[in-house]
Amino acid sequence: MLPAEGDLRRVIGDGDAIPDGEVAGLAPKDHLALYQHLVLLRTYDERSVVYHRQGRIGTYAIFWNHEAMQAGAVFALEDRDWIFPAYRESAIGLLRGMPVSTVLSWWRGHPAGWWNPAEFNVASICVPIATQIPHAVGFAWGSALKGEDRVALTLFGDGATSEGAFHEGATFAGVMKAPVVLFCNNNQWAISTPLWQQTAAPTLADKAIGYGIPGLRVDGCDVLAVYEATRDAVLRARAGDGPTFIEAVSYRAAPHATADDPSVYIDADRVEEERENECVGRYERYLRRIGVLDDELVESVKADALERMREGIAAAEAEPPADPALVFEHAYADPPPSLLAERDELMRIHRG
Ligand SMILES: Cc1ncc(C[n+]2csc(CCOP(=O)(O)OP(=O)(O)O)c2C)c(N)n1
Ligand SMILES: [Mg+2]
Repeated sequence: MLPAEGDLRRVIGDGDAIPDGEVAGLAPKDHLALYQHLVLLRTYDERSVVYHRQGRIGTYAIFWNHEAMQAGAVFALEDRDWIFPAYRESAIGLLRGMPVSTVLSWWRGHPAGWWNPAEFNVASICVPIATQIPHAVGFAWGSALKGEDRVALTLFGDGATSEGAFHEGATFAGVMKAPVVLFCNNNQWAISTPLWQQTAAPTLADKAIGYGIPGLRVDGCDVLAVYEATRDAVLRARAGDGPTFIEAVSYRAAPHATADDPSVYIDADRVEEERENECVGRYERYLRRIGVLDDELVESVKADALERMREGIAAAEAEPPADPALVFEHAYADPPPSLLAERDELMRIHRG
């Protein structure tokens, strides 16, 4: 562990004045696997923005420079542990073997994008802010009651910590000592609302104190610091010591989503700074310094990820068109007449 800015945990140095730290227990093959995960997520994200511009997927929530938080946290889990993501972590299932086409289909609004959570131990993506937190806590508590050895990881944003669902989830987690990791990706923006307008708390980790939960802060662009912090939290949870709140600090370096124009509110210089020090390149340079990566390996990892994306979009586009009537199903056992009328109207238009 290195001394870092304030109380932020950091492992990766800058190859210059700040020396590299090291995480015990990671072999070269683990480092390479973690790098592959980062590159897969980065490639997914960058291609998705292109696919959006080409009209091949719908509005898309960009996670450029969030990859270290997602891959680092998931790397600390066992496959039997569950992940409860938000829209920002839409592609996190890829790290559990979910097909690329499934995630792309989700963004295409196609039912092939619905997966069985029990197949990958990845819950459905929650778009209503913070709603995945009580799901994760309830799941973790239930698992513990059943005597299972499973931890739940839930990821959410800085803005989510202002929601009632966060309060309810964190309260329950603390009281029930649920084996859950509350992972907050603090990218310092909730669409156009900056962190300082979001909360008067000095840090988000401070909020954990009120729930009787340990809170810690890591550099969210340092994949090794994220991994190590999450591994500690997972060990605590497995030992029956309950939840941990992790605040991973970054800065949103891309628009909130493809429908957003941040130029009207964001600090362009700060974004530029973040983009230069983005998390995948930071880890890549670290791995070169410790002799795990070279040009050839970098090229082949990137080419593999790109190939998976090409296959994924082809498979998603090869799906037969969905039945629009599905929009009206699975909510009511006995749909109200007004809804049935709307469905019939939609189908009349659809059939032309
Ligand atoms: C309950 C609810 N209220 C409002 C919204 C609209 N909304 C979508 S994203 C967002 C900002 C969330 O910010 P944060 O929690 O920091 O996550 P980030 O998008 O930065 O990952 C809001 C308010 C929503 N999806 N759900
Ligand atoms: Mg945010």
